[in-house]
Amino acid sequence: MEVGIVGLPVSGKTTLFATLTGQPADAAFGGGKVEVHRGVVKVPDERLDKLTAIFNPKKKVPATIEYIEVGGMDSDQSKGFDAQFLQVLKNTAALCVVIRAFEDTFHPHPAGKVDPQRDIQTVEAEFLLSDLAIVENRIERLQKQVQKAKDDQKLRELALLKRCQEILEQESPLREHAFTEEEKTMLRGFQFLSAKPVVLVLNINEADIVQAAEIAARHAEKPNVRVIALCGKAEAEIAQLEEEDRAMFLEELGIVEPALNKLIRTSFELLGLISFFTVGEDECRAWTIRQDTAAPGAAGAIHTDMERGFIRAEVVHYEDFMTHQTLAKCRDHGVLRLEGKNYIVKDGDIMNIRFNV
Ligand SMILES: Nc1nc2c(ncn2[C@@H]2O[C@H](COP(=O)(O)OP(=O)(O)OP(=O)(O)O)[C@@H](O)[C@H]2O)c(=O)[nH]1
Ligand SMILES: [Mg+2]
Repeated sequence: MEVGIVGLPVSGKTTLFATLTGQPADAAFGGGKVEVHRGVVKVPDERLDKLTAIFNPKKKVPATIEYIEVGGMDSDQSKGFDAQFLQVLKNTAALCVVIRAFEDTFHPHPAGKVDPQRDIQTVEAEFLLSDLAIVENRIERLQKQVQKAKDDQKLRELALLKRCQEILEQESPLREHAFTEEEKTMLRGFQFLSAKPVVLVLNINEADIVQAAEIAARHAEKPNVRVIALCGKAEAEIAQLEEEDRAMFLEELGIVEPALNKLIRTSFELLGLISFFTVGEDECRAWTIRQDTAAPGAAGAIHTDMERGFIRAEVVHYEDFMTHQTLAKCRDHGVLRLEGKNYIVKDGDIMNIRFNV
């Protein structure tokens, strides 16, 4: 499950990717060729920090999320996105669309003027066009096939794709429309770009950081779209600072935490992921699972043996744990419970899995 960083030229993609992953920014990256940069990023989680402070383990292991940056997008916007470039994006589970909202006379916007709304539409139009081409192609093939032999499954797919075609022709992204589970399964294989959840990153001026929340709020959030306003350049500077200087710098900027943290957490949520924790003297760790995963599936995130041999789990929610501070007190107060294989794990559950192989 990876998040693809995408955006028009000189919008700040490389700066953002480099800051997120701690990899050096490679200005020469791309340069006409389609190249992919990958980086694993720790998900900031205050809960894990607090648990670590209590258990004082040898090791702390946060959840992670993978970002990719795809270079080599044609800077000539009239040509649209390169097919190979779009293909790489299709394999991602969510998109982080970087939109330029900062002024910089030394690095002018290729279109001459900074206009976030226009750029949002330009990028979206590329997604819509790419999806529409796939839909039309498939409809044409299906129509030929069902003419030769009636096939219920194919007729259902055809009807669904025609609905998608109508949506796309109205310049509406698929992510804003509701589909049944069966329909989602049918559509999954196409990896439509306009169906992917999106974090819109408005890359703003440093001077606008104080009003970042207001700027983001101006861009009404739509289904499966989150909006974050941040200054990529300032985030890069923050990331370079030592811990103490960082706190001071953030205070000067009038913000509580780096906006990048929020971006990472938002990406994680958009992917439909949650964390549960395991705690102890050896290790405090956040594990990643999909929402609505039952206890054995969560156990499987740790080890397949734990899933196979799952007996039950001892579970206490993070909030309850923080109230009582020790597992023994949680047990005394009845908030540490035994759960069986049908239990749906919640974000923030602290789990101890009992298994037998
Ligand atoms: N003022 C300002 N400049 C920024 C910001 N983010 C990036 N830049 C600058 O804009 C230029 C382009 O940034 P990149 O991160 O290379 O942008 P990109 O989208 O990767 O650009 P291409 O790969 O060339 O398409 C660099 O000179 C950055 O220093 C920002 O938030 N504010
Ligand atoms: Mg770049």
